[in-house]
Amino acid sequence: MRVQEVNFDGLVGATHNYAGLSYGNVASAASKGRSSNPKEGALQGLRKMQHMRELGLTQGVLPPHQRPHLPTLRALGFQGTDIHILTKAYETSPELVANLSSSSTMWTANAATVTPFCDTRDGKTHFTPANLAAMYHRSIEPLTTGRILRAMFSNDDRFVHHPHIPGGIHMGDEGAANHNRFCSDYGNSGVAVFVYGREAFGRSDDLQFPGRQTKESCRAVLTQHSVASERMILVRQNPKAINAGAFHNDVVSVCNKNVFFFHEEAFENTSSLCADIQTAMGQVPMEFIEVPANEVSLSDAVSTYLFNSQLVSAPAREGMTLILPSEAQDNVATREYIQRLLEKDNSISHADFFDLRQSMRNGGGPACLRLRVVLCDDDLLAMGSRSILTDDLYGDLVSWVEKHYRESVEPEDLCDPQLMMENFAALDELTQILDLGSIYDFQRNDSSSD
Ligand code: SUG
Repeated sequence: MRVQEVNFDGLVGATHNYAGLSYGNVASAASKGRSSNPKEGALQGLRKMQHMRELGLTQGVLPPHQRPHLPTLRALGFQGTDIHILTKAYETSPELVANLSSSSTMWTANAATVTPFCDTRDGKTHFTPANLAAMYHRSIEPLTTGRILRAMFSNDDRFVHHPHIPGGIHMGDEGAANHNRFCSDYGNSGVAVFVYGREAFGRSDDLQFPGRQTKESCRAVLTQHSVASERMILVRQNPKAINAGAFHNDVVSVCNKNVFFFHEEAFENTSSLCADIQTAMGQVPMEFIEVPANEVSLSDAVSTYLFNSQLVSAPAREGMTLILPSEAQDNVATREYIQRLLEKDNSISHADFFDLRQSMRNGGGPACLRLRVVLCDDDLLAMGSRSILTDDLYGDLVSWVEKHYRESVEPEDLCDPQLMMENFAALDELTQILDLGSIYDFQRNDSSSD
């Protein structure tokens, strides 16, 4: 039976805006106060998804969450109608409303950690929504993420859904963005490499920016998923990379099957990491493509998101393809590096560039926008929603965006009740398009839950 790695991309939400919320994320800070274009952002994301299909890959879609997140405002004591709550909350704290209006759920690499059925003891695929405890605006994501994943992967014989890891920032977990899976082919057993920024109970005086992922949370997810200890590796991200703005490891490394493409300064101890991966992989030869700092500096890696590319095996092509943001083409150092890479004798033979500027300005590149899930044909048949992209679904989603999304959102628009009502109407329609059921609390008439 065919086993594929399916990318589930997050749709950019109708409240996509630049509020500069993510400390340690250079692009988010630099974009603070800019006007955003949610319609353009959503269409840019959809074009990338459609391109993946044109390459012969199966592509999935994940919906945005409800924003502003009224359940949090209610939990904080605001009462009354939705419009009253929003108005009062904005009068009290525009920053609070900005945090609860972020469209950060588009970066689905942070939605969850997924361990494929071929790597778990019970032969089922395991999901843990990321708690995203490090950033307030993202800490409100896991309950809805879990609800969406359960609606999509709804077959108990095949899929296991765990609660997010409790414990706040001590147990900070940012999901698949810090997880690399190596294998000879997607359906064969793999090796999981988790990258953390700090330890839960120690000091990390070498960090200027938050180390969002802790070693203990990586261990907890692996324990939940019952991964065998010889198939897992934990490694610390280089503090230098975090301090340069690589707040997730997927800003400095990416992998596909047995190929690992990473920056020289990505990890604390690169040579022992590579040796450990090769040992765990046994007979399967690894291909390590290490990019020297004197060819691409950490600062160029962070500003262009060279490593936040998707590395894919497209059935329509010989060799692997990098899906890159256009920033990596505009920068001389990364453009020339990519040219040399494609000419060299290695598994990477193609580079496709995409304009994802709406997302990139908030620090989200091609790889941030996707959650990888290894699925066999029967898993795809067992899915409980219309979440796999087809030409029809692509058409429906483009029309939906054209109908509901604004071309401009300023930070002060986040107090506009009309924007909130437009978004709820759009999301209500989206759940019908994607056949997801009532996943949003405004559809459930249950305001005390998420
Ligand atoms: O968590 N940006 C996201 C970007 C996430 C990128 N994901 C991966 N690397 N996988 C973050 O920092 C900015 C939102 C704002 O500033 O409004 C934001 O949340």
